[in-house]
Amino acid sequence: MQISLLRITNRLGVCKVNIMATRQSSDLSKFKENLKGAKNIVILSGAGISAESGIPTFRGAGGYWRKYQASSLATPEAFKDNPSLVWEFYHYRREVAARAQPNAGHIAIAKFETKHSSNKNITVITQNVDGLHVRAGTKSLIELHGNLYKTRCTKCKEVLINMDSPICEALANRGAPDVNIVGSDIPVKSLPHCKKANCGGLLRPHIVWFGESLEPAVLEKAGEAMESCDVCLVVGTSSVVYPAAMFAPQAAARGATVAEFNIETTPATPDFHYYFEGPCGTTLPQALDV
Ligand code: BJW
Ligand code: ZN
Repeated sequence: MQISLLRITNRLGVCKVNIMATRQSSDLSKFKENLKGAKNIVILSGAGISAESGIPTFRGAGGYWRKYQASSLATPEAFKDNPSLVWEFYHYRREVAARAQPNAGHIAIAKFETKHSSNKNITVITQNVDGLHVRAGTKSLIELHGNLYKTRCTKCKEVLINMDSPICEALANRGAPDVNIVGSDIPVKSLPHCKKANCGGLLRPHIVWFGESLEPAVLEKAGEAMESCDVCLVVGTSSVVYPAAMFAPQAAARGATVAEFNIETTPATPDFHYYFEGPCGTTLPQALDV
């Protein structure tokens, strides 16, 4: 049983809070029937799916690097103020993700896609930037927030895949998450730069930071998949970051079946039909029958 708070504001602007009880089903066989009858399926994933691969999530205890909240470094302002610090943070994350392996949750999704490729359209939309869905074998993937292994030139805007480790000499042995390390002092000229003739601009991670717009083409593709899906699985996301946070509630509102897989409920849980509690490395293989 989920308890949700419904805020109602009357004509005088007085807000009263009603406590509503709504029930999400956790009936796995009923969900499997929905899945069997579905033609268009979207799997929307967040940091929780990579937690079992050892990649920290954004919110909660793991969401810190040194003394900084991860979300405070994922901003254009932080990069402008201290590109050295932000590059150290991303260098650390690139190294962690490169060592990580896809887990049972990523693999279940990839196997499910292969198994049903002849009779279903399955699209994975991820907020993650770690590349683990691709490494697990997922083919139809939309990366909403970019990728740790892509760079973008701040001057000519060229986007390139870059798997170098370290990405530049000055970042070798940097990025340690130790809370006692204060500041970062790599000169800007020693950070990654564009190699294109006549450019030489400073590179940045090709990642969507807070306050930045998602790429229109990516957003459009994700919107199309969301609008046409009849079943949506929402996996390991806190459902608080927009625009991704509104995708599944909107799909549920127009009648699609939405199932959430998470170790805890989220603000969006009351909008959904199913809630499967637990680590998705365990719940997904069961639900997807792979
Ligand atoms: C498990 C588990 C296990 C653990 N099994 N589960 C409308 C209203 C209000 C604000 C806005 C709005 N529209 C836009 C905004 C501003 C902002 C925003 O949403 N702010 C909110 C915080 C309020 N959005 C933006 O700025 C976006 N841009 C945009 O919309 O542009 C237009 C615009 C701008 C400004 C105003 C209005 C319009 C861009 C968002 C970019 C997000 N970027 C980040 C960082 C970059 C990536 C990186 O460096 O790695 O992306 S933020 C961070 O959050 C990251 C994630 O992709 C994203 C989502 O987090 P996620 O994946 O949900 O992770 P967590 O940690 O939050 O949750 C993990 C979950 O897993 C938890 O629920 C756990 O329980 C669970 N879990 N282990 C299953 N084993
Ligand atoms: Zn350039």
